[in-house]
Amino acid sequence: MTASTSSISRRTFVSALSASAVVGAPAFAQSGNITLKWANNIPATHPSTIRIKEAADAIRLETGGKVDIQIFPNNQLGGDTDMLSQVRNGAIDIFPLSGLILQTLVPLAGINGLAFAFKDYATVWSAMDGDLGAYIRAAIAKVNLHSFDKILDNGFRNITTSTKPIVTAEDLRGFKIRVPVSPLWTSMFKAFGASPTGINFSEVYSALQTKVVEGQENPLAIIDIAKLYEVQKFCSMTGHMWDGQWILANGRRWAGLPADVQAVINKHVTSGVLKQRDDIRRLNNGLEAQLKAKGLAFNTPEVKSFRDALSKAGFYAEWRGKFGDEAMSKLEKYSGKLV
Ligand code: X2X
Repeated sequence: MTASTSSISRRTFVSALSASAVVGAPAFAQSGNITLKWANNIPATHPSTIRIKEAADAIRLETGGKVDIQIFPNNQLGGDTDMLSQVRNGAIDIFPLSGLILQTLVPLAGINGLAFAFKDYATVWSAMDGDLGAYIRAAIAKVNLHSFDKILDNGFRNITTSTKPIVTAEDLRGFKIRVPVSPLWTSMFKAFGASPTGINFSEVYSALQTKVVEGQENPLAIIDIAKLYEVQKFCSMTGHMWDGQWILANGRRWAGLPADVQAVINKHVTSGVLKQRDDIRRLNNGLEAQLKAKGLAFNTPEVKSFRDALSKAGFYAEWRGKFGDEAMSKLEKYSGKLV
């Protein structure tokens, strides 16, 4: 062993010590207790809640109990529209929300929902963790919401109905469908000739049960975990769009947190999101068989009639005009030309 080797290892040891002083328990002794309210629209048994609960536990542990993130799942604090107001006014600190619903406030945030934009998950993650996601997050920051780096997966969405299978776009003509409260969602189903109603997720099960609407669309994980199969008979694997939830924090609240607290929250939330993405991908790949056993009848339609119907109705042209060329070029770098 040479002297230089041992001095390198001593230096490494010293810098490891000071790194732990930055993110480890001792530094948190300086701050008082911090309690943050995290609310979502997703059942407690869904990976979006489970993985964030784990992250909150890890944060509590690493901060010696100083940072306590309390989770309120399943619309306990209100429906999406209401929770969006609450995260803006500070009644809720952190709230994951579909970019398409956030679109009511940040028009650009709906862009990843343009129908059939993403052919697979590899493309989704390179876009959303890459230039497109960064561009959307910059727009979100302008309305005083902080969005965490990584978006939660919700999944590719499929259409369920209580009345008939959807085989071609023609089957959507006049069809009464629930969509989330979002301009892009409403416009898409209008372009199919359907009759969409914007309803918060908190009301979806009962809207289907009482037949206010005949159907809805969601990824398989949601259809299963929210038990929508109890009130639906058919599932058409349209995969018509990919949807995820941006994790939004009240801008003032986030900016007011000490840097070491932000760093420890970021670290555990990011690792929770990566696990959540893995869970959802596996669920959405494996759930078809389980949902069949629970009574849902599946069909896998040809995508072509749906894409053609949207093109013909001018859906892509309309949204190209609304999002603008710069935003569309960020998306089309990943999706290819959408016409
Ligand atoms: O409201 C929905 O359908 C849901 C649960 O998928 C979203 O959060 C967009």
